[in-house]
Amino acid sequence: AAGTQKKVRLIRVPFWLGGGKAGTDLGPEYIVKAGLMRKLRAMDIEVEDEIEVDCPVQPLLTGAPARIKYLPEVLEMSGLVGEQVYRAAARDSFPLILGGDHSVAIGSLAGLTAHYENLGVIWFDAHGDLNTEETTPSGNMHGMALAIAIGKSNFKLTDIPGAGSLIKKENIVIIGARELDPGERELIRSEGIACFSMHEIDRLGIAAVIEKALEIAGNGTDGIHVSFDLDCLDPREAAGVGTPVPGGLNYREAHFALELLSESKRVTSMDIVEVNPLLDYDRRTATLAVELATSLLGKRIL
Ligand code: 4U7
Ligand code: MN
Ligand code: MN
Ligand code: MN
Repeated sequence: AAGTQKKVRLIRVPFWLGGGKAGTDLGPEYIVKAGLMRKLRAMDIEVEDEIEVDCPVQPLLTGAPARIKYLPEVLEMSGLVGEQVYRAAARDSFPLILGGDHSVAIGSLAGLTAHYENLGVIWFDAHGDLNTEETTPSGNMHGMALAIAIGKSNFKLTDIPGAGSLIKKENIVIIGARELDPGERELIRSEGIACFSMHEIDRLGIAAVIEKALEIAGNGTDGIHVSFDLDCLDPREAAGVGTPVPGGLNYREAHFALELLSESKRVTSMDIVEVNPLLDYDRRTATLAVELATSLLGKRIL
């Protein structure tokens, strides 16, 4: 059930191997310490026992490094996250997944597709996360999460034990993009994936973009997942992310977007990912993440 959330289940995923930069494993604790529980409870939301997923850690180096980094670890983490997310969704609790790098969304989507027949996905990000094994410049799986979700890579969402179906490309929307690799741009064009880059946001305004996003992600779907990469914001607002890109959403645009999504009463789950305390020079990114979560979960100014 979507709508004004009364019950939230917090799923902490201290994982960094999908991003290749240590620090995002400390994200969940950092966000919780910034007062997430207190703020949600002040909104009359029941926060169910928070769950920490027992993530694989960096393995001892054996042999030559693989081109796609830490695939076995991402697979293991995704299965564990999927189980918890499925369990929360099945008992009508709103799954709020705290990453971790953006590969944790592979786990969220694995669990959600087991519960929802047809899931829409709204992906806030400076990046496309649409690289495949062939196009990835880095080998980091957080840059492949959406391609995995729609089945465009060799490794697919449905390879995760317990996952339901792939996400339909017709029901995904990227918002805030401003750094796409050539292969990602090609995939967006050839597959006709909805991508509202910063250019479209400047042109249309964030309100119109959210309206269109809801049409796309809500068309024939029984749930909408919001995957929120903090790097969609301008680095001046959110310094503590692994791959900052200038020219992102400002503070009010980000909040307004999530407030509008909340008002729609269609959103059924959320990831908050890529918060890296070790890079958070001005110590504002965790507080921002907490505030953004409350906006999506129904906090109103008036
Ligand atoms: B994030 C990148 F090459 N595209 O694939 C890649 F620019 O989850 C970055 O959005 C991916 O933060 C960023 O490695 C992944 C790179
Ligand atoms: Mn349900
Ligand atoms: Mn991302
Ligand atoms: Mn990103």
